[in-house]
Amino acid sequence: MIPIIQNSLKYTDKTAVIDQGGSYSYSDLYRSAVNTAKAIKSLSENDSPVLYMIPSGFDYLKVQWGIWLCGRIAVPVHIAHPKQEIDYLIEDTGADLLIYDEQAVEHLVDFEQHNIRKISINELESVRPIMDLKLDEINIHNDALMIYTSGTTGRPKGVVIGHQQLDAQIRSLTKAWNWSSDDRILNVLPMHHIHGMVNISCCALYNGAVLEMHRKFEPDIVRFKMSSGELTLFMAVPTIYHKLIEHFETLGQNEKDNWQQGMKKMRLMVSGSAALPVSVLEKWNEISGHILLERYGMTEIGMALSNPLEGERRPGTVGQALPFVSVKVMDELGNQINEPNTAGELFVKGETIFKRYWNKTEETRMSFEDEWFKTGDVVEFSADGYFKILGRKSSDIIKSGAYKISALEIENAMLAFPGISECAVVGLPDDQWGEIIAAVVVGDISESEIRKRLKDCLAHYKHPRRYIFVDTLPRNAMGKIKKAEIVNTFFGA
Ligand code: MCA
Ligand code: AMP
Repeated sequence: MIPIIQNSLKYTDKTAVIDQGGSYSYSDLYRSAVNTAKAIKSLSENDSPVLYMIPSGFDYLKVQWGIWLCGRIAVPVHIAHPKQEIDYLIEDTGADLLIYDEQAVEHLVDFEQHNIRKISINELESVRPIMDLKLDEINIHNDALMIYTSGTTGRPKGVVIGHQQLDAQIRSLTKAWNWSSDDRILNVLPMHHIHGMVNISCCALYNGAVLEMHRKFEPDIVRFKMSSGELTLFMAVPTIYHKLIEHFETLGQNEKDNWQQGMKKMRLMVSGSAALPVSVLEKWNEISGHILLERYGMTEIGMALSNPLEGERRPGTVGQALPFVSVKVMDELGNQINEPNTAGELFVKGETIFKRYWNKTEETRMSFEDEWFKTGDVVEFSADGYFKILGRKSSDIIKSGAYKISALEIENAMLAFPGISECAVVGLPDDQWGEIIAAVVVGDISESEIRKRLKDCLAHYKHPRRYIFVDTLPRNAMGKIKKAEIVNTFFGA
């Protein structure tokens, strides 16, 4: 059996999930997942990945677990993804089935050109299920998830995570942050990335905790839930803490007091997925009384470094290696750095590391050295072992709102628009978003036309927010665009 599901079965009648539709026990979740698996099996006996576009909530989980119980790979797709992103995922995964929520999916697209069956969760309920599900054939050696992540080349890559790695990631965080069935957490993060899906949802369900799921981040919902005094945990990205601080400033004294009283009853608040500015950590500490626990992770490796639950949480650092994870820092010549405060690339090894990039044997091979995964993040550690993330090796990776975004993917999309002869996409430092995406364009096209066309081809969080139109782009002698100069000259950042 699959460890997360097996472990959750201990909690039968206890509440597992609360969403806008109601409250569901662990038994409800298991029963619904088994029924979903039986329906999926009757639709297709194939073993290709299954795409699902379902908002955060009970239905999302029952479909995810249903896919797992068929022994197939679950590929979550954001409900707001436009047609071209979905086209790419269908082609790249070779999926023959897409399960979606027709009430929530924003761009109900025509999949005629693809050899894929799309079925809504309502339709799935009326499918005549197979009777015999052979659950004992599904185990820790099956692949579990494929999460698409942007890289320094080409389109996003599918990161394949098996149940074994997923289990190790969950056990690592359970141990480090002391998860238990007494916990109750609110998720407001998207469910197509590790932070919302693994750190919050999987850890909660593995441990018999209560998982409250809200479809998207809304500051007053977070305040309302925290004010109730029922939550024990909260995990989010720095942009969300920044927005919560702004929200706090708009409140009357009564609302502030209630929120602060509720937060006193919580045991832990975590920040990650992007650098947490020390100013945000300090301001949030003043408001909430909590020192945010900052940790570091990546889609390919799960979580790797974390400040401690007990002991010093050092602002501006991401702490030390988590359980089941080994780390080392390497210089450009391939030598291990043992001197504190010396910058080098972070390498990570352990049970938590992904299995492979989907259909990309060469990229998978190139991303490892021996068994160490090369993160592309530049770090240093202090004499007492606390790590600091200094930045990425590649300036073509942008982190905006904690989404990892490839500048090259946006440039390639824009270069296909008529009228654009050259363009460069960069990240500009920003207090709230970490980085803001900006584009410099050479050509005869308006900003509104670019924005309109981008809506059809890239997820909303990949859209540039600032544009400048110029006659030429600065290039070096080799013809390479000088991105640092663009940031300085055109945006004064
Ligand atoms: C939205 N807006 C932006 C951006 N996104 N402006 C600048 N930069 C952006 N990136 C603008 C919109 O245009 C809109 O403007 C307004 O903000 C509200 O848009 P909306 O989409 O509603 O924003 P939101 O819901 O408030 O989104 C903010 C968010 C979201 C909740 C922080 O970005 C988010 O969920 N980020 C989390 C991503 C995540 O889970 N990353 C983890 C990856 P207007 O009002 O003018 O129209 S996993 C990972 O990184 C590893 C494994 C790890 O370590 O965890
Ligand atoms: P993703 O591939 O979307 O999972 O993003 C992973 C990347 O997010 C890492 O390689 C880091 O560059 C960045 N990241 C995650 N957590 C932190 C953090 N606490 N501080 C700085 N960067 C972070």
